[in-house]
Amino acid sequence: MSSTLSEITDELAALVAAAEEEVGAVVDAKALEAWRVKYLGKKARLSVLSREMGSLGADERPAAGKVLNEAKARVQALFDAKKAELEKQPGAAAEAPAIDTTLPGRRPRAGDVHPITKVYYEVRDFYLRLGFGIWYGPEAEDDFHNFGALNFPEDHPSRDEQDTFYLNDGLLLRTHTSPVQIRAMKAVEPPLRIIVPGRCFRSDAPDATHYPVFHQVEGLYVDKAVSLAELKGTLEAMGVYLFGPGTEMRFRPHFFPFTEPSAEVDFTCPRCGGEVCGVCHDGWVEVLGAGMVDPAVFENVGYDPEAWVGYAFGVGIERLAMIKYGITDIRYFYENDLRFIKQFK
Ligand code: 2NM
Repeated sequence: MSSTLSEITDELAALVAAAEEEVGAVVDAKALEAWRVKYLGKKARLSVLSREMGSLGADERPAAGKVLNEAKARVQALFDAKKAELEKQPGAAAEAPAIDTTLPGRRPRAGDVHPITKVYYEVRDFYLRLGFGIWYGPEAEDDFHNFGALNFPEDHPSRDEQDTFYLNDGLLLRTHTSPVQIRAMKAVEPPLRIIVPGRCFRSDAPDATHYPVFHQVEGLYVDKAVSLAELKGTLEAMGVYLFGPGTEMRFRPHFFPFTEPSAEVDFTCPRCGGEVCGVCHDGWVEVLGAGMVDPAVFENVGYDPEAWVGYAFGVGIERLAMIKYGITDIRYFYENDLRFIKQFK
């Protein structure tokens, strides 16, 4: 060390002054650490001077050591004071332990399986047990699959823009899941035994029983000898499976473009057991539509209508859930209110 004692004393005074000024600008832990490295780190001037003490003359060394230690102590005191100041700040928690393990835990807000999904699972499980497969298809369909192939006449009111959501490029939002059954029949040869679950869309103004989005499960069974009696037996068993033992069924003649004959199917009300209640009005609830597949539909998918016969049915899941759980307004399903969703154990 070639400096003299007075030079060292002057330098340290300037260094302490600089450290003092700069620590005033330190506002967070990161800046404090940078400051610490600069003034107290291994490569800091104070550390370098300490290491070089030995090269000072024996006459100057004690005095130089004293001013150096005083300078170090002052810089260290600046550091300690600033550190204490920062830890008192509200934002300083990052430096403190992040978790207080003595606090009680926070319970996560668990959801639940949606009632639409629950009812769908029941319908699905019934048909899986009977050996039905499951097909899925697009929600954006073309006119052929949604209407034409299903034997809807060109001027059928369902095709109206008032009732159907039309997209660009000749597409529309499917109004039922039947177009998937058209796709299935075009894709595979009979025998065919499938259900098709999915979301459907109709341009309805929402009210207690209508919503522009709803869910359907449709079924289709095509083979050499499928009878109306089998359809009735299957649907009756489904009614018992969904609504419980003692459930009775009735077929009312109806019309669908894609089935002949067609029927609307009612069950005795599961909520009042055939008396009269808010869900049923007369002891019966209308649950689904069904019929024998119209030979014209087989023609449209390339099945020989002389060789094959089939039944089909369609059930609205919202409707089923409303009956099963006594829900009075379809709009509850789409509000995502956990107080509603969690009621159906
Ligand atoms: C229903 C009622 C009756 C039905 C018919 C077909 C197809 F593709 F085979 F022709 N699929 N779904 C059908 C029959 C749907 O829903 C109320």
